[in-house]
Amino acid sequence: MLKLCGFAASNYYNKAKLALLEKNVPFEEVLAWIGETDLEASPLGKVPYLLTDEGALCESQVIAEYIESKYPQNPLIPADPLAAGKVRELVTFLELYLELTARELYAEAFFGGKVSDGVKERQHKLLTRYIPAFAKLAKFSPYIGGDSFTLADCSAVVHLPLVSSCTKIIYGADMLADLPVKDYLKRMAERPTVQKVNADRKANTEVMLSRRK
Ligand SMILES: N[C@@H](CCC(=O)N[C@@H](CS)C(=O)NCC(=O)O)C(=O)O
Repeated sequence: MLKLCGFAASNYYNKAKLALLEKNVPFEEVLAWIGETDLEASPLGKVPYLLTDEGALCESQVIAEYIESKYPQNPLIPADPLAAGKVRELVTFLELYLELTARELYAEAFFGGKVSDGVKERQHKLLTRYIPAFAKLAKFSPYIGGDSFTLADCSAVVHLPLVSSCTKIIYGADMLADLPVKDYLKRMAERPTVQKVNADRKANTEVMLSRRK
């Protein structure tokens, strides 16, 4: 049985978890907080990582691609090479440009820390460039890449709420407000898989925040 390791407050953990749930691949969840991870499986100490009978994998995109090729049912990446490329393009924009840029602000936005004004200005400038570029690729009609649910939705559902909320907290305005993100997330939250991920996330976030006190 596959073991997904990490914790349910993590957006990258939830991307892999949502992919497993959508594909209906059986898996167990193994709780591993930061600092308590298996460094053989995930040398940077990051979550998620996946334990399989044949070996371990880290990095959410690598895990998702592995699941996709090992378990072809309920595909999350289209067979057509260009359509598959468009899905991966969206995942890259969501993670490399939006999430990783916003991540520099999380310490202050979510964890009671402080981020310097210089960093805030730099990340604002980057997001001002990256978000309109992402908007050109994203379709939201009804899914992020068009007419079917894909791996890009697994990524969008977990990352977009963080980008919205952290920019709102740090800059006083949700930098995704001009995109139909709220309606999209509401639509996605109709899926039982997304409901499960969100319920588990809320419960685990409480535990995570109480551990930090
Ligand atoms: N590129 C990684 C990012 C994973 C990541 O940053 N996970 C966070 C939790 S949301 C983490 O493990 N942070 C601890 C650290 O960076 O040391 C992936 O896609 O899996």
